[in-house]
Amino acid sequence: MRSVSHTTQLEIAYVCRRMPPDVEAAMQARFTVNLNESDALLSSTAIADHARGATVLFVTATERIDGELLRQLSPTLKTVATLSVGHDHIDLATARELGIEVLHTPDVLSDACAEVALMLLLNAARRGFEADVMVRSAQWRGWAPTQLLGKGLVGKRLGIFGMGRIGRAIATRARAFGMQIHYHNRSALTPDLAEGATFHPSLENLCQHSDMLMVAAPGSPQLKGALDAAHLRALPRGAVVVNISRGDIVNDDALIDALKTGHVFAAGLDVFANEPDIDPRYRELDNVFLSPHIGSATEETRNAMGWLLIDGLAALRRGERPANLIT
Ligand code: 8YV
Repeated sequence: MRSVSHTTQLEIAYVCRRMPPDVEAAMQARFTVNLNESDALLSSTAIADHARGATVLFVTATERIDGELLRQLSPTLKTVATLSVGHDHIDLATARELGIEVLHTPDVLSDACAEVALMLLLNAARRGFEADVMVRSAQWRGWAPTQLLGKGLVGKRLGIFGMGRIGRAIATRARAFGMQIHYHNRSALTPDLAEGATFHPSLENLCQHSDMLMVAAPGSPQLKGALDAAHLRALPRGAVVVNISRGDIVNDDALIDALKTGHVFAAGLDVFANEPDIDPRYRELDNVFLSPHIGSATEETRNAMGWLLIDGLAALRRGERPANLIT
């Protein structure tokens, strides 16, 4: 009998950014991978060019996956897989219309993002930037009773704007620091999820009751500029503000004014409008603690995010509906 050899045709995947080594290896084993070797940020036009013919497009929150790009790739594209929980960079309505599936990475990054949230909160409240500079620059003349006095967390009210998976992981940690949890969501959580946190029906209401405010709501066009001058004024004088969500939720002019007048004592920011070209005025302020969008940046988490996408794709190809499918 003649033996027939079958060669399996692997799907073509275009990978827009460099991934952790294990994730790249797993992708190479499952797809014919075209990789953006240089890791440079790609415009939609460049992606359209490089990804022509691909059935899978691996992206991150740094790529803008607009309707035009999806249309250009739609003759072959079946799935967009984003290494992020946020999906405000993808035109979901067009993806839906074209029958393109979109996968994202919820849950696996909640703990890592919550850790950075607490890192920012502590550094803002306890003046981490100024403390580091003082020691590093050899300006420290020794201990003093009035040196670098900050704000303690114990007994303070932490207002969490966006009490989803990440917001709740932040609440768990903040409770361990002795904070009382308040939150604003579109609707109140069930008691098992709220764990005693106080619901506020509006952001303004939340601000009025927050000694420290944590922005953890998912980015979306509707929330652009949501934390504006009026909301910041509603915070008690000397409040601390942290943002680990998306930069454009905060009105930069309003926050910078409030930081300059001292109405807001300090801020901790991991995300910015127009990254990486942030509002340069933040660099001049000693009372902001800045980090470059590192919420999910641990080896374990980035690997888990990669695997969630790879496993999700395998499930889709088996005809299943994985939990991390958005459209
Ligand atoms: C961030 C993110 O690191 O997955 C996303 O959408 O942006 C996270 O990985 C975090 O939200 C910023 O602190």
